[in-house]
Amino acid sequence: MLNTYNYKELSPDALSQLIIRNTDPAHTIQETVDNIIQNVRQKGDAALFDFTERFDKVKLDRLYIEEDDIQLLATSIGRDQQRALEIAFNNIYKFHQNQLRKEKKIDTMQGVTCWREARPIERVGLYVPGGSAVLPSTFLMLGVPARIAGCKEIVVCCPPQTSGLINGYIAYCAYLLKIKRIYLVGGAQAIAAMAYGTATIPKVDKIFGPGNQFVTKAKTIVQATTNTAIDMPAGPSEVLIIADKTSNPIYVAADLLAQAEHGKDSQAILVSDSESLIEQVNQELAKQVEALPRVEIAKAAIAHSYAVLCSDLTQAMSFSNAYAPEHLILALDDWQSIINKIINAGSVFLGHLTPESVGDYASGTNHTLPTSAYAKAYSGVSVDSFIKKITFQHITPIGINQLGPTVEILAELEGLHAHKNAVSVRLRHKPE
Ligand code: HSO
Ligand code: ZN
Repeated sequence: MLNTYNYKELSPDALSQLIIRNTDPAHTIQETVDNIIQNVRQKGDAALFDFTERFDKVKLDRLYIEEDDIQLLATSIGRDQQRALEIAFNNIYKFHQNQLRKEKKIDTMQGVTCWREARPIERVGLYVPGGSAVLPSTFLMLGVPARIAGCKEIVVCCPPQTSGLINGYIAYCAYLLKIKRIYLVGGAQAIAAMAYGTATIPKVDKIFGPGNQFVTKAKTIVQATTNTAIDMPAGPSEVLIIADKTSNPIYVAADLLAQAEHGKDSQAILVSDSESLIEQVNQELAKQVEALPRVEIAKAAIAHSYAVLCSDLTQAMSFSNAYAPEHLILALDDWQSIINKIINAGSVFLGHLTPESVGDYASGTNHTLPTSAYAKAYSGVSVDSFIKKITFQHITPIGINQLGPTVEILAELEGLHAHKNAVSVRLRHKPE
């Protein structure tokens, strides 16, 4: 049962208390993670063998599996599952391919041409969770844009199963993505290995992917202490559903629970202008939750989730923009009329037949999205996350005449005479 708040009774303070998410809940594990990172830094592969034995309970004799094993594991999964992964792969590929666009060259003045060109980040590291929740979909969501961007080296780390191998679905994704090697390392040690490099695991320029609190903590530490970048700060997953009297309470409850089953710390928020809809959704939640295998996790998440009663949909959208949800569902007949009021959201699901699950797996959009209100300033993962955009400029003889005097004046007013001179010598001594 969702705790319900009335929007107009919320003071600004109460509102900010309600929407706040803790962005660093794992402060207590800082020291543990620091130790793991230092160990990997100092002992390299030996530390990785040790940690894998200690945390994953697997004694490895090699830190990776290669093509033959990947192929064998990939063919062990069912034909229907292969087809489903192929359809997801194709849709994600189609959608992301369109993100690689060439920009125009711009003449800012006569003879002064500026433009940008994209170049792939050379070495990227993908962390694919493989512990209690095995997420092949996440592998596709990271691997496809990395491939489209043209990254030279894609390092994939995935914790091994007790067999010392990886899950067959992950192997099938590797096959689709043409990834020839998977490192059997998980947790904070995998992040440290990709940030510092070991004899076996290459150092990368940017690390992507979700993980448990140790992985998340390790990513924030290496981002602050090395020159390895990370995709985005990660927190527990969230959904916010805006619903009205046209919504189907069965669908809305199902969508809230799809979010709630991710983890006890997930948030599923319902915002509506209809008291009776909230009531009906609550009844459905109680009914549907009992049938879920992950009932305990879902109940815990629902227990700290809530509903907000608003006077109209404009108010509902203001609440949503203040919350800045990772996923926003507009479960409304008239979703078109409020699309332009969306300011902050990671990914948006429109109408009654568009559950978040379609974007989580296979519509084509990416499911690696900003949580914890980072949607106010961050976008989800896309091809852009795997490239840099380099700016270029070229000046002709006419261009230096046009622009030179302006730069001379600006350099002079900043007292930077060498800057001024770099232009002056060109104005004085022109090539024939
Ligand atoms: N909802 C998650 C992604 C996911 N769901 C993976 C199922 N598998 C974060 O967007
Ligand atoms: Zn999900």
